[in-house]
Amino acid sequence: EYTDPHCNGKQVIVHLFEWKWTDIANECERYLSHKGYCGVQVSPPNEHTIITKEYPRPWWERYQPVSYILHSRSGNEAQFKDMVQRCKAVGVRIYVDSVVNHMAGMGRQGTGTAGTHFDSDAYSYPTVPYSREHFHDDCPVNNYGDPNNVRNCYLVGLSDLDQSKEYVRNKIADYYNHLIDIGVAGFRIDASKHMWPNDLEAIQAKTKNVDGGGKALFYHEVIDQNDGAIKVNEYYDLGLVTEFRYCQKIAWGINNFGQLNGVVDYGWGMSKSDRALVFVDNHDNQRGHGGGGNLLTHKNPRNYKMAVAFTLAYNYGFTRVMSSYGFQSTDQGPPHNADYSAKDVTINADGSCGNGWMCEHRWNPIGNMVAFRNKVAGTDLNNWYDQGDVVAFGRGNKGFFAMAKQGHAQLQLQSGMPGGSYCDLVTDCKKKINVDGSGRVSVNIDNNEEPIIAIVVDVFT
Ligand code: LAG
Ligand code: CA
Repeated sequence: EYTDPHCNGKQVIVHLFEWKWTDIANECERYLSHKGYCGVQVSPPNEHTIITKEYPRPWWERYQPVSYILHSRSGNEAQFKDMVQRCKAVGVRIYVDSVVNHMAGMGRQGTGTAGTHFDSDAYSYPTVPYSREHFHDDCPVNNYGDPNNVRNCYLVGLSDLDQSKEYVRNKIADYYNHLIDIGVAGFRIDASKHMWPNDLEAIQAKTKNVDGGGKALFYHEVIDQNDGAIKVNEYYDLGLVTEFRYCQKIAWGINNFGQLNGVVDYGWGMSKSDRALVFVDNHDNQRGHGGGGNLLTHKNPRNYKMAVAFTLAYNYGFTRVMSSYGFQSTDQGPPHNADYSAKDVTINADGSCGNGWMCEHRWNPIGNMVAFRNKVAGTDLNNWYDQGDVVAFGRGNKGFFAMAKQGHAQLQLQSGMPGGSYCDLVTDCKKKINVDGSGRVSVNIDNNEEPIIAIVVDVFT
């Protein structure tokens, strides 16, 4: 329960951070469906604060809810519905980033993105409605060793909802059910660490089944870096959990190839595989917010491609790919028009994105590895090879992956693959890879190409 993404066994979702609903609908049809992506995590769709109507119009205003009306910087309810339906029609599901731990920051008041009035100091959110009795008393989250403090106090001064109240549970469940009625397949729960598992359980139990049957996917944002009282395993019964230690481990592993065989360390408390939501970076830690520091991001493209390709090839967790916009300051919102509305995502002739959108999910070693992960799902890892700057491994008798840190490799490696002349997925078959009758793969990687190759069964030249 709560772990099924409802996408026909596909294995990879992408976070299209701050994209507009109209652009996501187009991207489902023109790219994601063809590449085998399971679905899209969308930025919070509900009404939120407007921190400023000028630069940097921060991205994080969307983590300060004003109401559950579906009207945000990404678009209105009609556009949201159209996106959900058009994506679903081509086999791509929508997962909503849901902010239900809190409402706006204390000291903030005014009008939200749907035109609704609020006043946080008066605990007044008349559109929901929420009032004083629905919030915890004001105290700062400042002691991560104490679950009562982490869960009942105000995270960075955000007015903290009391989910032990039946009324609050019902309002949140109503929001989820409205989204399920529209056709979404699941939820990221922001700041789950700051809510009690019992309360979340009660809320999730109130949710309807998604179309096709079964409970929605729930994945809980629990930043557990062995630095506090709250552990990811408290949330295993509620769905998947974000595994932030993987971000640190993969960055370390790519920087030191000899460390990659320890990328998943259960001794370190990392989540069990069938509960882990795995990613190289997310919208927070790529800019030094929640859980940031010493990570790989699109700003280091060569290493980043190796990190994401490896993650998609490896047999750990359910994977999420990050798709960003370029930024200089950590607060800066998405690429914007003169009125600070988000810019359209444009697509260049070579398949990359314009208007300041990075579209890492379209980079060949990332977008083309989605098919690899889908194909090898359920197989074990075998034939691990790890010498100097080359790392390679197979997945059952269905796939083989290799990468060379210095961009050069010429060797024969054992695999479990049937013999044949295979297409290299990373180069869209511009490169051919031979496997002999005893499963030995000819690995040839050159300095002027991507330092990664990948083959799967049935995709021959
Ligand atoms: C999270 N995890 O539990 C995210 O990792 C985190 O990034 C979110 O904060 C947080 N939940 C709340 O949803 C983000 C920004 C914060 C921002 C907050 C609210 O990282 O920087 O805080 O969203 O918009 C901002 C200001 C703070 C201020 C607060 C309240 O940066 O200085 O205290 O608003 O007014
Ligand atoms: Ca809380």
